[in-house]
Amino acid sequence: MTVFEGAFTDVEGLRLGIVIGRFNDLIVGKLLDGCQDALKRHGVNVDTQVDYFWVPGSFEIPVVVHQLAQTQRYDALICLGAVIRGDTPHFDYVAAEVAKGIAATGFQTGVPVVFGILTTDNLQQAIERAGVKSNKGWEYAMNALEMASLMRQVRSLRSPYAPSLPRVADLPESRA
Ligand code: INI
Repeated sequence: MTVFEGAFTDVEGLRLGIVIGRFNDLIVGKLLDGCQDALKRHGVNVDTQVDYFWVPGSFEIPVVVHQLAQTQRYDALICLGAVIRGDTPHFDYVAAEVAKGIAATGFQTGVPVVFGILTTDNLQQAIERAGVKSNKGWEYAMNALEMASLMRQVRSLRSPYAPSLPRVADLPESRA
């Protein structure tokens, strides 16, 4: 029996992308701070190993993250957003679409995509999860590190004859 598990410090050559919905930026900014803090403490250079993509709101995250995953440039992608319930059904549409879109990207591309979208009933709950009681951004970063490491192991199990696109980072010209 072989047990496969992702490590949190398998960060050499790691490339991450973070897609951030600016809506509710008071909350989202804190999630990003927590995320960067966790990455730094696990050896990731957040200036050179991470690319950041800002979009207007969570609804716009799936279209960008899907394109990024298709580049095969990233070991993992993190989506950050905050969807807070208001007095209209808008919350339900945004939350449902972003969840579906992010899940579909992971399935379709094989790139781990972290669902770092806070969905809360009110601002108070969001604040508590964005640094006051805990910071979910920290957890999202840890999820990305673990999944990137696990997927490296999973990819190594593939038969050399199985068709797959090479990752950009594995191309000879990227190693030069
Ligand atoms: N976007 C969010 O990220 N969070 C929200 O709570 C939110 N609400 O409630 O409206 C929200 N709306 C904007 C949406 O993501 C799109 O940017 C907008 O609909 C334009 O497509």
